[in-house]
Amino acid sequence: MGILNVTPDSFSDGGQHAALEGAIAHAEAMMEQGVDIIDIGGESTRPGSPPVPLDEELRRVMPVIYALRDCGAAISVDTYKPQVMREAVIAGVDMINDINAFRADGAIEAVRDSDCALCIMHMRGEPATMQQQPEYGDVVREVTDFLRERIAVLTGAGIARERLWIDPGFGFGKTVEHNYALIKSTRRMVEDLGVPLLAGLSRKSMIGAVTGKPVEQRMAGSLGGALAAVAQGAKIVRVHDVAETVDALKVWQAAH
Ligand code: 9MG
Repeated sequence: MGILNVTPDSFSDGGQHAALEGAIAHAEAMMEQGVDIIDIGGESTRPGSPPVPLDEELRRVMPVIYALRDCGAAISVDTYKPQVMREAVIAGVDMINDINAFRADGAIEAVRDSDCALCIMHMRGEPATMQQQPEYGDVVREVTDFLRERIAVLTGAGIARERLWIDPGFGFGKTVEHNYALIKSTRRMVEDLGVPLLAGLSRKSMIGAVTGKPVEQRMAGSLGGALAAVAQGAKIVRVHDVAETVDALKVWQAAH
């Protein structure tokens, strides 16, 4: 899964049209590099990021979704807003990636009658404040219990289990230690919950904490993280560096 951020600073400071063109060019480059899924997001979820108003998020992501929906790659939309989910479903997207695990009022109703895949991510708190001293008794058990409960709520609402993906939410209200405890337990989580797992650790602070590298120098560390996640049973890795990750996975699979 390649990351396509459609935020004002992502591709241009030259207005909406240039931003759309930049996003499409980036998506095309990722397709040439072998991406399977493009994850389109209009709001930064980095720690400390403020929320984006609904109409602004729609204005950012919908033109990109319509431009890319027949591009050949599957399209995912990274949103926690039910109205964005509804519009994305109407546009025919393949996955809704919700960092808030479909907990917003109306989120389940927005996706229930579609057939797109749904990624349920664990997050403690909200992006603006989530990294202020996150605490757990047993992080693996608490994240697993949360995901189990969300699976039960979604399937209880009539959503087929086959549509669901789980995600431990690396960096979302977790310390470096919490993140590594979770990645080491990924296989157990998949076996316990019986739902395939998506892992996103590309360029995150858990990579910087181990390598000592700033964000712009975290590609090699992120490749290590992606391979570790796949070795632990992850079926989708959400990444910035598609070409390098595809190569690393090809070699890993050939040697496996
Ligand atoms: C939007 N976003 C940022 N990081 C993410 C992660 O780790 N997983 C998922 N599903 N989405 C993410």
